Amino acid sequence: MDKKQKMQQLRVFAAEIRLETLKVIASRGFGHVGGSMSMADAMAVLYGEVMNIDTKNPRWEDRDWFVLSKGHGGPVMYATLGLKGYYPMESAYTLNQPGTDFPSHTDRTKTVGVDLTTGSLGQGMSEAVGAALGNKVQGRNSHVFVAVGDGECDEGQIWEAAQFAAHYKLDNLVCLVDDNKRQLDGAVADVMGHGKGIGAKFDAFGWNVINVEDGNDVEQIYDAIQAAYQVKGQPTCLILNTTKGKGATFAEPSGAHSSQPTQEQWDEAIAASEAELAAIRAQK
Ligand SMILES: Cc1ncc(C[n+]2csc(CCOP(=O)(O)OP(=O)(O)O)c2C)c(N)n1
Repeated sequence: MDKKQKMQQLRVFAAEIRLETLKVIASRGFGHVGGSMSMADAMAVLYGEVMNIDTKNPRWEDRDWFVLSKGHGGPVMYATLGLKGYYPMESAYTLNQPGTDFPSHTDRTKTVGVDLTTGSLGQGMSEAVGAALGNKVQGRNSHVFVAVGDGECDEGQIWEAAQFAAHYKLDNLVCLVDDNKRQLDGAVADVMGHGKGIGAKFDAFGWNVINVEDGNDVEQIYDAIQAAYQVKGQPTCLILNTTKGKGATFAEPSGAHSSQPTQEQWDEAIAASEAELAAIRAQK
């Protein structure tokens, strides 16, 4: 398969992830739509093409790892893993119900395919750094990918972990910053800004930094990860310029953090997402 075909497959996968993410959250009626939808394209690239995984053996020791440090984006992960066949997709339509294996925030003890438990912002980054160091010490050739939010980058723990990762030359670690410009209470720049920018900070901490102009474009994300693989002796940070709520009719215009739309709004959003998937499938 040539690259053009691969990218088309990834665009379809991203649209499937968006649709399923909406369905997963709709099963509960409310949830973190914004920060789930902004991540769909990155998830498609990671799980559709880049990551070396075995869905039949989720804890295979030589696998690539993925840590959703912004654990409130759980639904996009459940959509992705369900579509990959880790479990029947329908089982995730129990999101955040009593007794579910699909809690609001990702939990490795509950959901098949989740590598590490997250939800308290900042902690997933440290966990990912630990996993990357562990894999290196054990001589594995695998990579650890960690997704953090731009609001999450307000946590001091992110920067302790970043410093550690650069010091130990963790070139098997790739951090994806979902730079959707908004956090829970509003614009990141208003709540707690990042001075010269998150990329400039990672650079100052000794990381290789790649700015992905359109972080909702699968090809740009894919190319950035290939470039990251070429860099030795440094961890890489991808700044994904994304849109919060991307593809959700009721959330994208406002960039809302969490949403509780009416049934009518859910129906409209799911229909629009189905139409988008059909349109992308029709592209050659
Ligand atoms: C330590 C900690 N403090 C506060 C929260 C509550 N919280 C959940 S999501 C969120 C905003 C995160 O913003 P961002 O990282 O930009 O997420 P995104 O926009 O990608 O959803 C906050 C403050 C938390 N989960 N953990």
